[in-house]
Amino acid sequence: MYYDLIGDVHGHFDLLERLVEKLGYTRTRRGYEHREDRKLVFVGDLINRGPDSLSVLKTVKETWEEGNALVTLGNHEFGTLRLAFMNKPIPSPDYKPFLPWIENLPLFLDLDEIRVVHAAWHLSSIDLLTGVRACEKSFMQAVCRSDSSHRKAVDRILKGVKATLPGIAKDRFGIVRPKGRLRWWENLRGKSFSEILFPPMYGDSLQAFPQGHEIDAVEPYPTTEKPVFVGHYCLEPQIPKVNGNVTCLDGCVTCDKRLWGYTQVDGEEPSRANLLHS
Ligand SMILES: [Mn+2]
Repeated sequence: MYYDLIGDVHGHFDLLERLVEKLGYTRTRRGYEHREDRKLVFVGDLINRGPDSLSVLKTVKETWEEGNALVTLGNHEFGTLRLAFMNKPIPSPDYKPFLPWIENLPLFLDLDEIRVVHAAWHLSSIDLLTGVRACEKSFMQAVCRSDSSHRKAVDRILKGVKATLPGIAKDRFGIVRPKGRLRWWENLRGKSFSEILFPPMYGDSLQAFPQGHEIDAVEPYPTTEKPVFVGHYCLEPQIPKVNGNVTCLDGCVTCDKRLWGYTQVDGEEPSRANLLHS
């Protein structure tokens, strides 16, 4: 079994159609199918932002039901589940019929040769969340408390490991952000803020070096472990997507109008040659 991984779709159904076609899948009466023994793997964030989240949900769910796709939760799906659990309005009423499916999706995938999680394979958080599902009431109750260990773990794996920035720093859109997301797979000791953020941010303040406690939450991912695929980081086109055994498939589909994918080839180290886009 081989996998074709798809980055954050965010409701861009037209780009999804184009990308899966490039990957050799055809549209059937129920979702997509490959004539060889291949499956699609979605890294999460199917919904919100783009024009047609409903078609994305419908088609991905059908593909999943036919056994031709795996899907892991993104922060947008999980946030929607949390709102629904608290009886608060969800981003679109279209999502409601899909909630029973979404809440049974895994928080991460540990497959034979690869691992998939929306933002970070943070080892202790993955340990804590192993065997846990969003359909469990006690888990969702814990996650609704902002100081709970389950909430912290979910935030880390679905939103990344973050640090407070030392001064004014802007993201790729020129927006000043108080926090930055860390290169969670690396050992960050002895590096300045400008070297440890993913995606990079901009500002003179980032020449500063973080205090130990600011990067304590990072648990470097061993280079000998299985390759991990993530989405989430809205990378500018020139930022490398393959970093050792960690590959990010999120190139910010809404602003760059490009959906990224990765086609798995047997026994190969992760390589940028295997990346493609819509
Ligand atoms: Mn995300």
